[in-house]
Amino acid sequence: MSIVEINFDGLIGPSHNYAGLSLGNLASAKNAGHISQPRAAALQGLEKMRANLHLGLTQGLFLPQPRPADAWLAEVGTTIMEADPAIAANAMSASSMWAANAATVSPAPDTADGKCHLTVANLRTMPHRSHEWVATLAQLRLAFASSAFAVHGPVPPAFGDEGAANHMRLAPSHGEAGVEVFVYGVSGGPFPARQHVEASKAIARLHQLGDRAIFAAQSEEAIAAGAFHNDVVAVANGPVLFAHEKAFEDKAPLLAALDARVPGFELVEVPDAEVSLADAIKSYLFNSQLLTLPGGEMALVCPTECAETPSVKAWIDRHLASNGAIRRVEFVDVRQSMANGGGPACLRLRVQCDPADVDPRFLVDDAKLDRLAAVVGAHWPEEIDGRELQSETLVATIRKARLAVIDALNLNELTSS
Ligand code: SUG
Repeated sequence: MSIVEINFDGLIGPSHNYAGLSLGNLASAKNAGHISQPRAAALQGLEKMRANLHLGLTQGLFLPQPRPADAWLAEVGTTIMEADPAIAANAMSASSMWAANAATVSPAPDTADGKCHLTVANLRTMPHRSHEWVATLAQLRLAFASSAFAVHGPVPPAFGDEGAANHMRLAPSHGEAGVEVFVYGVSGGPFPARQHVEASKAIARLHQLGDRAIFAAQSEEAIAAGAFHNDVVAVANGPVLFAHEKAFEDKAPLLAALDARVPGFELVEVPDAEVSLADAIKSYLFNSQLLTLPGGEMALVCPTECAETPSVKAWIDRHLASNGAIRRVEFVDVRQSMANGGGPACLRLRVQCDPADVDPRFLVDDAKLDRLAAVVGAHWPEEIDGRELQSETLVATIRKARLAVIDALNLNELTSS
């Protein structure tokens, strides 16, 4: 078996809009009511996938979910045309684009039964995300149907789980056994702590991780400053942890455990005095994709906002000049997603596995990306004004757009889910 990392990006859906639905997500609040550009958003996402493909990496994707979320609207006794505007906005969100919140993934080398385990996230804290798991699970069960995988349903909704955004794996290399760090929140000051330790522990048990699981609290100060997920202030790859100084509540035991248990462990810590939490969160420096290139060097795929934030750009330049762990930095434009608090790392779910075990319809190459760009160009709305979310024409366009992408990928099993 040859294990590589596949990044599965959420294709940004045709209903992408700015409704300000996420308390504690500063970008979502700031851009509430702005006019969105779904077509440009999806094309930005496709170009990010293409750029990573051209770095020599294996790339996958997940499809947009059915919107409006009719099944959820029915559960609350209404329809998109009759719903209160706030309920309608919750049913029209394209938030499943942020695939880092789709599931938590433990690759085969870490698990007792030698399978790659995936647990779909219940996302129960935010109403607009709480109904995602049903359609996400349908895609996970298709993409990872092989016996090499074990796909689990959501942990019970008493315990909030936001998936891989609060999970980091450290190992000498992708194919070797490692440790998995589950980062949970206790308090976020005025904002909710979305990942509960009970959920993290349940997932570690379901994934048969034994003592490979490490639990660490996210710092209250980081959540209160707008780091609603750990991946806004920290990211790991191979034996490297790249984190803001203020990411964790009590970092000493975490770092000691990583030092003891990960051969070659290296911490790349950014001091608050060099990049403040506010600049880290505004630029999404840590929501970059930290990737091992085929030649073995580590690259950071950052949002363009990092190049535009002077303290962050200066830190990147210093790090590159110092020959630190990160050898190459690429900038990608995902501004439409960033305006809702989703950077390059939010847009992808990492699965370390043998690509031959994945349903190939969920993997992309240049030709498939071209086909998808054509579908997006033909079917995605150019703009959405949040006041039009219940327009019959818009709703019909969005339904039709999703069917067009299902058709292009030959994934007809997903028509109704
Ligand atoms: O859950 N934004 C998402 C952003 C998720 C980012 N993911 C990671 N950090 N991995 C969220 O807050 C905004 C939707 C709106 O306001 O319309 C939103 O859901």
